[in-house]
Amino acid sequence: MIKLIYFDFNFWRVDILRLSLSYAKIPYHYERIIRSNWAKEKKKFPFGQLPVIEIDGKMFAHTHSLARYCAVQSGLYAEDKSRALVIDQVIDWANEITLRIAPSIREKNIEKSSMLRKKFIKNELHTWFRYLENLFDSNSKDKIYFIQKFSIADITAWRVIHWFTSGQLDQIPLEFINKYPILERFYNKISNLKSFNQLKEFKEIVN
Ligand SMILES: N[C@@H](CCC(=O)N[C@@H](CS)C(=O)NCC(=O)O)C(=O)O
Repeated sequence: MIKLIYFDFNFWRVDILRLSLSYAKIPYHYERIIRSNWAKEKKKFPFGQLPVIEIDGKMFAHTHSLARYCAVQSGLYAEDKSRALVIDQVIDWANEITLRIAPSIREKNIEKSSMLRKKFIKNELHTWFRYLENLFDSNSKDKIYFIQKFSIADITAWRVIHWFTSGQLDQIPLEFINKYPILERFYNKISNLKSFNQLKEFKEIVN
């Protein structure tokens, strides 16, 4: 059985993996590592980071690689090469925006963290949401999915938009998404998709 390994909190990097597997009813085991044990656990993992997937006792890492693996297993990737490229760009977008907001999350000093967040909002947030909206708009034919059918691209974009609109991120008002009406519609449609929103992982993430 596939084993997913991540920390003891929900985050898009692992959530897109478990949502994909669960969507296709592929069983998996989920091992959550307690954050405070990380210093001694870190060296066990191939790149010293999580998420990691273990298959037949062998470990694999890096979100994009793992997402593609889970999506292929789950029928949520694309055979067509240019559609696959659209999917890959959404996963890379998620990585890029995460790397840009990360310094303001990691900073322990409250004033410095608040300054970094302001900088992120001013210089990066809108630019990167506009990029995603353009990517969706220029590729989605039906204005429901990124590529003509439900895929890991939709799961990833939905999960990251959920993160940014869930009120967990200081200074980012929930309504900022109103500036991106196409993305907002996309997000609502995916949230209302029965085959997706009935998954136990979906319910756990939104509650
Ligand atoms: N390149 C990795 C980055 C993963 C990453 O940054 N993971 C963070 C948690 S979200 C982590 O493991 N942090 C602990 C550390 O780097 O020691 C990927 O694509 O998955």
